[in-house]
Amino acid sequence: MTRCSANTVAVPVEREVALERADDRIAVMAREVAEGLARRQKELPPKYFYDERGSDLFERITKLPEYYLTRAERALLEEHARSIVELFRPRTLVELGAGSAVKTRILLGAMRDAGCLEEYVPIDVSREFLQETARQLRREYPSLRVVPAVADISESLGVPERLTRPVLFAFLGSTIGNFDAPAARSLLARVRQAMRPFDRLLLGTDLRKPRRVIEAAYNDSRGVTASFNRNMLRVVNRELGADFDVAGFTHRAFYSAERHRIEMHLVSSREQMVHIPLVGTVHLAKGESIRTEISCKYDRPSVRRLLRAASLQLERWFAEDGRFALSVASPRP
Ligand code: SAH
Ligand code: AVI
Repeated sequence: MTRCSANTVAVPVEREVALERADDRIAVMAREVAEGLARRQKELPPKYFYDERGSDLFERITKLPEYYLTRAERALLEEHARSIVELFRPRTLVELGAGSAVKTRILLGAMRDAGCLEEYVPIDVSREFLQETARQLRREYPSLRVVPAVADISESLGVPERLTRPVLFAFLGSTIGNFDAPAARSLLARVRQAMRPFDRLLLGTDLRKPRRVIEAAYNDSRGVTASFNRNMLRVVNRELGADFDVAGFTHRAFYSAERHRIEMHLVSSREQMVHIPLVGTVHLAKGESIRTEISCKYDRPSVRRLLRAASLQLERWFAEDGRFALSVASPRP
């Protein structure tokens, strides 16, 4: 079936629906970019790092010598996945911000070994990357039901209504740290809402530590993090037809010990005007920055408080080397 659009070109309905969705996505992006760039401290949402190139760059970051987070979390998963699974024998794994799901294989392996693995629901905002992850996992685990969900988890989790319980909700990589306190609370409250009494949340958080260690992780010597940071401007140029001069911005990342967080910025190396159709013209002074990401660092009391604020109870805490923590949380009535 076809329908005629305003300019009388016949468009198949399915294609039209897809186009409308694409239009919605662009409209949402334009609104978020406009709001962020209107602030005194200009900002862009970190979810816009992750087109295919950005997701690949993130994968390269995880292998950098300075970026300890992924290796530290992997070591904890290797040590504890089996006992976490034995706690409640989950049949479904729902993963927020799954990315390439490299570490997820450790959990899936533990669930398979325990004989309880049935379903995997990876959720991510990066559609193509998610589809590729799902394809690979179907090949690796032929009897596993893989049900990917494209969603912006800051808005809604996008999980299917009916899940095979119990469910292990996993939010790894310290991605929770990329949300400020109110956003992190509402996100975990959404997870809590999706949970039933026997489900559990596995949360990965980066821990507070000396500034030099954290700053090195976000200022790597090979400049991969700088390319990842600048990639956001390429995404905005492509999606919104903007004309950011990507080379006209330098990467800056610094730790605020008072706020327990890294901030990543793109600093304009000269005065410039950027034209963004649907948004307008944005002026940047020389040295003015756009904040592209925060990455909050936690300790045990702050994780406990964050969970409690979302009606979750810290049940297990794994953090042997003091760099990174895995928390298991249960729903509070
Ligand atoms: N979990 C993986 C990947 C972390 S990178 C790991 O631990 O290595 C962060 C991931 O979260 C990316 O895949 C990105 O696309 C996704 N992401 C970031 N913001 C998101 C949002 N608002 N909604 C859904 N996914 C998001
Ligand atoms: C995905 N997220 C937890 C990463 C972090 O460390 O905050 C993203 C990242 N930013 C710079 N390097 C990696």
